[in-house]
Amino acid sequence: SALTTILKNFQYERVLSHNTRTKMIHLLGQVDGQACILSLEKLPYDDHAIPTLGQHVDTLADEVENNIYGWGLGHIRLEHLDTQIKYIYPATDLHIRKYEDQQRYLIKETPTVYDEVTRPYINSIPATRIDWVHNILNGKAEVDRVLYHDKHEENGFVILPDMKWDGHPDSLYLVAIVMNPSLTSLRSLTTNHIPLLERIQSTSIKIAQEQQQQSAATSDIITDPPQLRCFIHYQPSYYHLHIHITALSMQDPPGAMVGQAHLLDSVIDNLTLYPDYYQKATLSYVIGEQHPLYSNYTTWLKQQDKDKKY
Ligand code: M7G
Repeated sequence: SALTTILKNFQYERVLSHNTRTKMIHLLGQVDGQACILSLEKLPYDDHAIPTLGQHVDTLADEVENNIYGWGLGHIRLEHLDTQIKYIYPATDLHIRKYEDQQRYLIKETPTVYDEVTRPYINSIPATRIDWVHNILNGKAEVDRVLYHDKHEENGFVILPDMKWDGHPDSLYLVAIVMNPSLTSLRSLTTNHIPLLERIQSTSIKIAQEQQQQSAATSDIITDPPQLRCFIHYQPSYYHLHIHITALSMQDPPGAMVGQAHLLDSVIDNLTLYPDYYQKATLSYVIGEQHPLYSNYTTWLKQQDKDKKY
């Protein structure tokens, strides 16, 4: 497989970021002279292995005992898969900058900043950046992973497991992608899209329940209200509208932070109250200094200051 070849030929260069809390590491290296990002994430313990975890510890070090407390470091030798491995190959400069540890800033995007900075940036992105989205919509990739597909060109959407999902029901992570290519981001949404968003919401709830029941150890029926957090990123990495669908049981889901995630329920409500809310609102977002929008924005700000002086 492609993954096997990449793991075998990966020539390590450096660590882009290492989150010791989420146990996730992004490495930069080369494969056949081209940049490759390798991401490794430790998986939670396998449900079936849990009852006998203690019996499978085969190495112990740094043991400490104190009164009724004790601890040490161990190695658990088990058959189960313990790491999720992802690659981006060949990785572009933008990918590398996305995963690299960096300073972050909060930008207040007024409609003017959107017109003068963000929109030109979106238009400058090569169309190939969202080839993976088109592959899903056209049935060229991940075909057997698709859970729902309404192919209507304007009102349709597809739901499938997100690349970030490790398959564990507690960390359920799906993504819904709209068919309509003219919807690039949150900024594209108007009152006309409420029915589409509501259908995505209700279909996601149904599909998530099916997924969680299928993989659950017990066959308990999951009851309302929904235990899902559906949100839209602003800024997203990919400018073709998609909705993140995550299980509430995930305590700290990746990408659900304030300053990036907009709760789908609130989006629908804002559109109900004000049809052009997302064309008029100032949207604040957190962005890394390596992101092109950051330098485009600071350049624009300097220009504004200069214009004011004259
Ligand atoms: P985003 O908000 O544009 O960017 O979301 P983010 O990656 O900064 O969150 C894109 C979502 O699509 C993310 O949740 C990705 O994990 C997911 N995703 C990205 N790619 C390239 C793929 C893919 O090829 N397949 C699937 N199934 N999901 C992907």
